[in-house]
Amino acid sequence: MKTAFITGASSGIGRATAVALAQAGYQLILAGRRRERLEELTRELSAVPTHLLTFDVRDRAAVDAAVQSLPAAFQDVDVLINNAGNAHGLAPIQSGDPQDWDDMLDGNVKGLLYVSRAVLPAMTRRNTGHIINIGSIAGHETYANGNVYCASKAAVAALTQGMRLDLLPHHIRVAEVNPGAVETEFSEVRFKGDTERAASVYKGFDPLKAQDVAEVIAFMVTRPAHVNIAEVLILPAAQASATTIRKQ
Ligand code: NDP
Ligand code: 8X3
Repeated sequence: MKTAFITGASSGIGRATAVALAQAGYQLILAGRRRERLEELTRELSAVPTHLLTFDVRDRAAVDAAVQSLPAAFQDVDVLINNAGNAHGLAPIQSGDPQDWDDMLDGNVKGLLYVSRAVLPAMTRRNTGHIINIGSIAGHETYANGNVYCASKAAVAALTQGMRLDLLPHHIRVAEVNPGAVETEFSEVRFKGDTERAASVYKGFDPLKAQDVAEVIAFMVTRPAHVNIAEVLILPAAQASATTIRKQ
């Protein structure tokens, strides 16, 4: 049985990806900070073996300790889904909150690096592996007030290319999935629990569901070994650019 390691499995795209990869027959390492969410997911996925890891991706020592703690049956990671991340705030650069900047750069960029660095020896040692980094349309198109979030996702795009180059000799496939608007807890986090403002982001059109993105990820990781779908942009049909959305 192949092993997939999913960060941010407690919610949204990560959670839906866990469901999709369980259906595809993977055993799962499910990571996030909210353990009770992960335990609830494990109960839902009782048909496949799961192992839970609770850590903050911004804490390098915690990331290393969590990966080191994996039981033998889960150590040979075949697929890594670097999904954990969020936006924090939506403000002009001149009035942005530096704490929000730290949260985004530490989580979306350094967290992805820490997890990858900790997991990669299991792949390079075996000369096999598949890494999917969750970027965003925001990493390819900067929008007003998105500044640091967009920069963090542009970094994910650059790191995906860098990883693909460096890991080529090790037969490790590296890819990036860039969603547009997906209705998850993303906007609730961005707007710090303001559920009304968060809901307004998805009003008047049909946003993507987490499952839509998860199905693409499952397709990518189940391609034959000679195929790497290196980059995917997935948008709601009503979205044409980061900020151009057809509303009813
Ligand atoms: P959610 O808020 O629903 O999920 C975010 C997940 O990331 C949660 O499971 C959360 O787990 C985890 N996470 C966040 N910060 C940390 C941290 N510091 N340490 C460990 N885990 C963390 O949002 P989405 O599912 O939408 O987001 C998933 C990814 O998709 C993100 O990288 C996001 O940037 C990207 N994305 C989202 C889009 C959207 O419109 N929703 C569009 C494009 C990209 P916990 O809180 O339990 O730690
Ligand atoms: C999330 C999508 O457009 O809100 O990455 O930045 S967007």
